Amino acid sequence: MSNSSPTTNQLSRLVADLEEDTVLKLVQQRLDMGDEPLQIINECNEGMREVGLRYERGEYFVAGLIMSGEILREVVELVQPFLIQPSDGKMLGRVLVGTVSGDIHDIGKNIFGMLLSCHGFDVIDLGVDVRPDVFAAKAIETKPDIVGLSGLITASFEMMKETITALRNEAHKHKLTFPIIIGGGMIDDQIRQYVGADHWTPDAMAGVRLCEELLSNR
Ligand code: B12
Repeated sequence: MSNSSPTTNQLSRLVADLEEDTVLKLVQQRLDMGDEPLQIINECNEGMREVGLRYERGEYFVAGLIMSGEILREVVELVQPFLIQPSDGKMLGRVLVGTVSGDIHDIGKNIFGMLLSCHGFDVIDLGVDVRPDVFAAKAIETKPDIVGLSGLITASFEMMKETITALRNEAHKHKLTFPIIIGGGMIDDQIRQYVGADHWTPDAMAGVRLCEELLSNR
């Protein structure tokens, strides 16, 4: 389905308007019609960005953010069975993921983790609000091939920087190496440079492709 079709615009608009029941009905209909699950998530994400803008303009309050989060969580639940790919049982690598300290946004991180699992990765998810020392200790304990940090608020950038320093210090002490990738709504290459991550991606699927590429070069 093209980006400009009326149904497409309709889905992001319905998410932005917090029309929970209608969103879920439309998502189910489109899945049944064979629409691409990731396209559906991307369109809902567009609606989430609009929710954020309405919050900034004072048109929505925190309750609106909470509601939108709930809608997207339900959408992801509907979409998930359509994403599962037949796996040949081969584990491609282990990825340690988490949302950095002070940040409780987890929908994007969960989508990234879910897509990684569907593509044959073993995912260890530390959850949200993960302190730098906890991240680093878990990395030493689980020896991941890749570490992924998520963060959606401005304060997360400083925390990503601290987390990456802690991860690198501990990895060095234990003679471990793993690339660190970051993601989340406002992340770009300038932020990647600032926090000292190895890579960033604008969306979860690009993150999965990056992980595949990083591990195929080992
Ligand atoms: C839903 C939401 C919430 C929900 C979150 C529910 C949950 N369980 O996650 C709740 C209500 C908890 C919330 C709280 C707050 N929020 Co909020 N929230 C949002 C909103 C509307 C949507 C976020 C979202 O889920 N988007 C959909 C997902 C799928 O997108 P995503 O996370 O970007 O993930 C995609 C990619 O980035 C990528 N990805 C994500 N992580 C990673 C990691 C890796 C490694 C990789 C490879 C990829 C990847 O994959 C995903 C799919 O492609 C955004 C608006 C926005 N523009 O994002 C505001 C927003 C992030 N929130 C904001 C604010 C201000 C807050 C609060 C401070 C509000 C308050 N006064 O309490 C609190 C902060 C709480 C905290 N300490 O963290 C601001 C942040 C502004 C800023 N500059 O800091 C935003 C931008 C809204 C705005 N425009 O003002 N929020």
